[in-house]
Amino acid sequence: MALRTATVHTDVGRALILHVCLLLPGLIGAAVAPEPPAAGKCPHEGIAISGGSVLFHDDGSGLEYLCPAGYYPFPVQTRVCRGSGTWSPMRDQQGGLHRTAECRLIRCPGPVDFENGEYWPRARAFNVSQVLTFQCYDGYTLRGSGTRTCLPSGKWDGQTAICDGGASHCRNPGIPIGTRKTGWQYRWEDSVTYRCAHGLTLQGSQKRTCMDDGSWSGTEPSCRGSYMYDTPDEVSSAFISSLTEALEGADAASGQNPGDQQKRRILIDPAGSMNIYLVMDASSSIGSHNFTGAKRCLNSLIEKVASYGVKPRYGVLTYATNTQIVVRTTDDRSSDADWVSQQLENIKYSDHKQVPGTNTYKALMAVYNMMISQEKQDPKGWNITRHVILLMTDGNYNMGGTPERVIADIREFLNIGRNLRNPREDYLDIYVFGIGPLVDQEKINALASKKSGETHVFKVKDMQDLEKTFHMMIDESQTLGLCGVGWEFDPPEVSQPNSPPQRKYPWQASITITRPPGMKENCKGTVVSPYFILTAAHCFNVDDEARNIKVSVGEGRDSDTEHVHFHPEYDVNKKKGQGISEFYDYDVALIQLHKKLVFSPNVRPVCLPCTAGTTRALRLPLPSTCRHHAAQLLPVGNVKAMFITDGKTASGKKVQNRNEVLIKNGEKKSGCEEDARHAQGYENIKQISDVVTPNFLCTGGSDPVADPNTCKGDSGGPLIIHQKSRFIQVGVISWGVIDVCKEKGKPIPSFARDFHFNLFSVIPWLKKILKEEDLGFL
Ligand code: JGN
Repeated sequence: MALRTATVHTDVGRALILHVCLLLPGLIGAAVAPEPPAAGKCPHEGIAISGGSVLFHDDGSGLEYLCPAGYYPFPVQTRVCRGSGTWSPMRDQQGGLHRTAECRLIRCPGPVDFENGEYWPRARAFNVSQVLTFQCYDGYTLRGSGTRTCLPSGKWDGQTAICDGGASHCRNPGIPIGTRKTGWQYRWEDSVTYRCAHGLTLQGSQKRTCMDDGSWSGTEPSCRGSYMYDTPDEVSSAFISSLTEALEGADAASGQNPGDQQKRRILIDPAGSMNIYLVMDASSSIGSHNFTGAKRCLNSLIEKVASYGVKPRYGVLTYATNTQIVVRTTDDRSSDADWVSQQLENIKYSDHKQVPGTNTYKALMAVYNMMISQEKQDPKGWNITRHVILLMTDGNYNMGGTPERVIADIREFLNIGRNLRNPREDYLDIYVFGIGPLVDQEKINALASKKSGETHVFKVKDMQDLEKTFHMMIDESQTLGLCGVGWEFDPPEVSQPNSPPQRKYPWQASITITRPPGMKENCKGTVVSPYFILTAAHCFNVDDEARNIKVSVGEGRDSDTEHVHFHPEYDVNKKKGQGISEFYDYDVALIQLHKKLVFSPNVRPVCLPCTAGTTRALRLPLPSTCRHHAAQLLPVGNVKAMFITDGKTASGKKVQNRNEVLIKNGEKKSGCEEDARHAQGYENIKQISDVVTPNFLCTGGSDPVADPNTCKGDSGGPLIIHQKSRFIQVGVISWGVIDVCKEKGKPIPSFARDFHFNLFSVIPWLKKILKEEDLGFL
C-alpha cells in the first residue's frame, strides 16, 4: 500500500506544476520549482465516499476513492490536500460542484444518434449485461454487430452497427455509441467529425476524411468516462493486432506492384530495418515497484517481437524531468535482444532523482535526436526504416510544453503525411500506455497514432494490469505457436560458408516410409502443432508400421512416429468394382509424433482454417466463424495459392521454392475437373464426379495462365494461401493427372491438372484428432 500511495503523492505535486505552466505559458520548458505537497494537514473526517472506501497517501498529500467492482467513484477519483489544509473541491466533468462522493454503478452510455435504422430499447444508459439491438430500414444493409451487450467495464462488446446505403466513394463510417456525427457525405475528400456527450472524453479521431482508396483516415472514435479502463484482455488483443500490423507491414499478398515485394523485405528482414523506441516514465510518481513492473513489461515485449523473427534496433529511454538514454539505436548491439534486455534490467530506479516534473517533450526530443544521428550513419537504409515508439506513463507531462510539437517534427523528418500519394504512414507508430487514475485521456490520445482499425492508446488500471497484458501477449505466441510465419526475404548477399540451408517455410516436413525390400516412399507434410504432421493418407499402406515412418523437419534429427490417424472415410479401393483403380477422396492423415517438436525460427506450424490462429493471422474481427475463413481464403473465382517444392541453387544449396498456382474456384472449376479424364486409369469413368468429389480443389492447366504442376513426391504437401504476410494451408496435395517429374523434358499438356484435398471438408475430423493441441478450432 505504501508504494501505491507513494505513486499518488507526487502526482499531486505534478498536478500543481501543471497549473503553474498553464498560468505562465512563457515559462514552458524552463524548470519550474514545484510547490511542495502539503503534509498531513487535511482532516480525515467528513470526506467519506458512500458505498466505498478512502485510501490516504502516507504523507497526507492526497487521497484516492475506491469502489467495489462494477462501481466507480463519483464525481472524482482522487483529491489533493491543499496548502490551506482543505481538500480540493469535487467537480464533475461538467463543472458541477459536489459536497459528497459516492460509488456509482458503472453503466454503458446509450446511443445518442443512429442513422437509417432503429435500435431498442431506448435509454440514456444501460446496466451491465443489458442488450441493445439494431435494425436497418429497407434498402440499407447492416454492418457491424446487430446486437451489443453492455460489459462490466462500461463499454459495449462487438462493433459499431452501421446501416449503409452504399453508393459512395467511402462507406458510411457510422456513429459509435455515445458519439454524434456531423457530415453526411462520403465522397472523396469529404470529412466527418465526432463529438461526445458531456462528461465523456473522445478517444480516437475527432475528424475523419474519406481517402483515395475508399477508406477513412484515422481511427474510429469512442467516448469514455474518466473511470473507464481497458482490461488486460482488451489491451493485449488490440495491441497485438496493431503491433503485428506494424511488424508485418501492409498486406503484401497481392504482389501486383513491385513496391509490395520491397515492403515484404522490410518486414522480416533479419538485418533489421525497424527501430523500436521504448520510452519509460521514471518520474518519482511511478514508484520503484511500478518501475520494476514497467521493465518487466518491456522485456516481455522484446521477447514477443523476437518470437516473430523480427530483429529491430532498440532505443531505450527513461525520463522524468530529464531524459536518460539507456540504449541508442546507433549502438552496435542495439539489435541484440538479449543485450538490450540486459541493459533494461540494469536500469536503477534511483537513477532518476526524486525530482517532481515530467518532461515528455524532452524525452521525445531525445528520440528525435537518435533518429537524426542514425540517418547520418546510414543515409541509404534510412527511408525504408520503420519506427515504433512505445511510451509508458502514469501521469501527465507538466513541463517542457506540448510533446505534439516533437511528433510533428518527427513526422516531417520521416517524410510522413507530406505526399498524399505516398503518405508513408506505415513508417511510424506511436503507442501510449497510460497507467492509473491520473492519466489524462485527452493528452495521451493526442500523442498516439491514429490508424484505421487499430488502437494505439491504452489506459489501464494499474501496473499489475499492464503486466498481465504483456504476459497474455507472450502466452498467445507460445500456445498458438504463431502459425504461418515464413521467411521470404532474400538471403544476405554473401552467405557464410557452411550456413544451414534456408528454410523459408518452416512448417514443411519430409516423410520417409521404409518398406521391406529396401524400398522407400517419400511424401511431404506440414507441422500443424508440436505433436502432429498433416499429410496425405495415400502415402501409407495399411501394413506400414509406425517404426518405419520417419519425419524430418528443419535441421534436427528425424522424428519417430507414434501413430498415423487416417481419415475414416479414406479408402483407395472403394471404387475398384467400378473400374476406378485409385480413389482419392478423404486423402488426409495426421502423423502423431513420439516426441514433441521444439519450435524455432526453422520449425513452426502452418495456419489451419477455422482456428483462432488463422483469425489472428488474417486479423479478422472477433468473433469470426469458419464461414468467414472460407469466404476470406476461398472466394469464388480464380484464387491465388502456392505449393512448395525442394530445389537447389546454382551453387548446389538446398532451397524451398514457391510455386504459384490458381485454384479454379469459379467458372473454370468444371473445366479443370473434366481434365481428370486424361489421367492414366481414369479414361473410362462415367461421370467426373466419380473421381473428383466436391472435396477437391483444382489447380494446373494453362488458362488463364500456365500453372506449375505437382509430382507424385509432392503428395501430402500443403496448398497454401498467402495473405497479410501469413501462410494458411487450405489443401493437401493429393493427386495429379500427369507426374511432370517422370515426363521430364516433354512438353506439359494443358490438361495437366492437380487435385488437392480441401481442408474445409474435414474440419470436424481435424478438430477431433487435434483436440488436445490447443489450436482453438472455431
Ligand atoms: C501424381 C501427383 C501428387 C499419386 C495419380 C492419379 C492418376 C494418375 C497418376 C499418374 C489414377 N502429381 C502428379 C501426378 C500426385 C500422382 C499422385 C500424386 C500420380 N497420378 O499421373 O492415377
